[in-house]
Amino acid sequence: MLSASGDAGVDLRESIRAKLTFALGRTPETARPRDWFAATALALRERIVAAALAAERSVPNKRVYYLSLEFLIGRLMSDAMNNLGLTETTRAALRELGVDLDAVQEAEPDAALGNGGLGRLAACFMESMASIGIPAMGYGIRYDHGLFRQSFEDGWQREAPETWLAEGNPWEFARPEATYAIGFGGTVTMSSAEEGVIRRHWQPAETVRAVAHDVPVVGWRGRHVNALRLWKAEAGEPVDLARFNGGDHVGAVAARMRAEAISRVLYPSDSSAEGQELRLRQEYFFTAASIQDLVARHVAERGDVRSLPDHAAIQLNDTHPAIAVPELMRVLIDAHGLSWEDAWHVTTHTLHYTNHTLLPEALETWPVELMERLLPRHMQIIYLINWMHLEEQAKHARQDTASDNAAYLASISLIDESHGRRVRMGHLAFHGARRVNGVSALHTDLMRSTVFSDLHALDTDKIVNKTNGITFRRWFHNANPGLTRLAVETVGAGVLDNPELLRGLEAHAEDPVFVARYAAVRRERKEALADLIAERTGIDVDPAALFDVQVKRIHEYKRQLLNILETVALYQAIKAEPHRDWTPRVKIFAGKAAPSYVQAKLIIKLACDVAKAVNDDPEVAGRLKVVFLPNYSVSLAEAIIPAADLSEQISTAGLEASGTGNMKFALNGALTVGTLDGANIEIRDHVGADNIFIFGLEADGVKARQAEPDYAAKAIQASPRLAAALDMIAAGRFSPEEPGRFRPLTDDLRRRDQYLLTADFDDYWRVQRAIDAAWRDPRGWWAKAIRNTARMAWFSSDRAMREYAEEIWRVRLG
Ligand code: NBG
Repeated sequence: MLSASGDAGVDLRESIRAKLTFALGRTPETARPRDWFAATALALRERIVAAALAAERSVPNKRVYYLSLEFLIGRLMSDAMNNLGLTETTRAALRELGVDLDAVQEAEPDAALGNGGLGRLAACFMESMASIGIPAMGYGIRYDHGLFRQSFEDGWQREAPETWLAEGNPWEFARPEATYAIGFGGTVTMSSAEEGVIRRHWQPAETVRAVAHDVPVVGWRGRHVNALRLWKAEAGEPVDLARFNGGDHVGAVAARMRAEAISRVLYPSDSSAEGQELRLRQEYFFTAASIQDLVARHVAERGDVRSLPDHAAIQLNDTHPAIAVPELMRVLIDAHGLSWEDAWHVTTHTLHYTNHTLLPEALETWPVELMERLLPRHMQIIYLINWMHLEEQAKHARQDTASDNAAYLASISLIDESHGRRVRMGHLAFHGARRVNGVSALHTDLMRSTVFSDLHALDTDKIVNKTNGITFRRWFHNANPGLTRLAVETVGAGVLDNPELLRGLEAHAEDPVFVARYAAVRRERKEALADLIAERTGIDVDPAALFDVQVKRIHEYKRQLLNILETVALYQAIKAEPHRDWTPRVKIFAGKAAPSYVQAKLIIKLACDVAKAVNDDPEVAGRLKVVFLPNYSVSLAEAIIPAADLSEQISTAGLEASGTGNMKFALNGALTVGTLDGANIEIRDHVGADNIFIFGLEADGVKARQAEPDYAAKAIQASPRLAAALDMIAAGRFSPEEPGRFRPLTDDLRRRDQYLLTADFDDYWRVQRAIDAAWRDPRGWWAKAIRNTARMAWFSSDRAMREYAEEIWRVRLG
């Protein structure tokens, strides 16, 4: 172990001290943990700068640009320390200064610039690209306020603004020299034809400045550093002096407020389209700034904009940056004078698009009227792209009748005419991209056969699969140092560089000495989580019980309600036979609901009300506890996941595009209870069907069932257990002060049940009882857990990034 008495340690200690004094103006005596955090972060950042500047100066053959409206990065200190190999050095340096590293880490606010899986994936990909040496830049928005802070008031979700930037961000570098003007609204005029070419000029009515802020992303062993460039919105003029001097002090800053609103808050919408004008302004703002920035860099390095596809690959993370298609066309044609054909060639050989959901309510569309008003030049370009696209396809009338043909053209059109006129951003991204990818094998198949089937038929090479991954540095090394140490001691330190070596753990799955150590690591994490639960909720849980965990955004398709129904049924069963030998369980929930998602918020309230009734009931004491931890976040996930025995991945088959939480749990040795949905299928293929608990309808079964009349009522009739659980909730047993409170949930299940909870309930109950039995055989359980850890290497985001690099971006690793 390194100590601060080594050179590196002394250097670090002195530089932390110097940062505290000279950069922050504090003394060790008055410094708060937050100050020590800032001083330590600044000292660590210094050790990254040289590599960051080298990367910035170098001209790689090809760069990847990852455009994402969300980067859910969480805390950065443990990443930086671990990847620089400085964790123990930092701990020792701080200790000599009389400071505890853990307390300093706790003082770092989470950068919650994302909602859930989509944003966290972007963060994992950034870390992996830096680790495997892909020259890359992430582009996003520097939101003043990330995802809202969640608290519970009598079990109801309350939202408060999140304030991660309140005391500044020691990791970032402001780059005012990289500022771009972003236009909105206005008019498009045509200039007289020069040499037969008509030029168009867009005169925006309003201009906002996009100012770059770079967060360095350091890769494993500090070998490579990439930048995450986040744009802050500023007004051209900070204040209208004439109005101010005229006494209108508020009006004088109105334009500034309007401009700055763009980077004010992250939209708290997960898997649902957000139909707000401000949201479209955000999307265009960051996309346009990024395109201008990367085109300027390319021209500076290579001279000719036509060679862009050879030296840049742009990845559009979902449709949020899909406006990149007309924006790149606009820049190439209007600013660089390319012909339409040349511009289209460059665009469609540079852009790539990842689809993350097939839920109809989440597929973005924008009213044509809004686009024409906000982005008139882009709308012209979209019309022209669409006209050429439809002309081309109309040539080969492939359908039997004229009306079939019209329906076919309507289905591939970039404009949906059936719900008012709206631009389909998924179709736009699809058409403008060279490659389009799904995020798990099942999801990619469904893309081909459902939403994009007609577009897919036009070019069957375009859609490819890239199953998601997670960075093991954060989700194994940092989140579970005890298990990582055990892995290193068992299979060698090479496992830190090559997760495939985890395979070597399999040989020890039934070795009592190894099993005891593996179980001890879990036990320690469960005790820590039990302390955290007690501190945050006041509920005492027994670390010896089975920790059954469902943490993720609250959404009907993710079916937290199915889990709650099973909890209620189990509660009834325990009360009916209190003296049976029940397997002690703690059901742990966490997750946020979008503020306007009424049904999801009611599900949270139900979970909290059930928790209260169950936890207060002396008859079930010691068998069942229910906990809802508030304010789920990346750092809370890091505490929960290594402490989980069971991972709930129970979405309606066909609806969860991939999932990535499922991977984090399995890697850390939690057994999965799940449907054959998203990446669960591939997890089963890797860990083996004996080491995972699968239940429920498959995707095609779901479709078939939804077509049956009265399927929900019939399923309830066939399941007395489900009927009893529903009755208990509907009768107000968990809400005596308001007996009808949960009727919107129970009525919906009885009448409609879009997500087929009723169809899967009995099988879910069956598999849960099989899990109870498996838990009572610790040797068998631990062998399964160890095999999960041993067989998850493929789910590393390094693997995912290598696949993107080879098959989509065609970029060399550094
Ligand atoms: C989410 C999916 C998840 C998937 C992540 C990352 C959106 C729109 N999609 O299943 O719901 O794991 O993306 O790909 O947030």
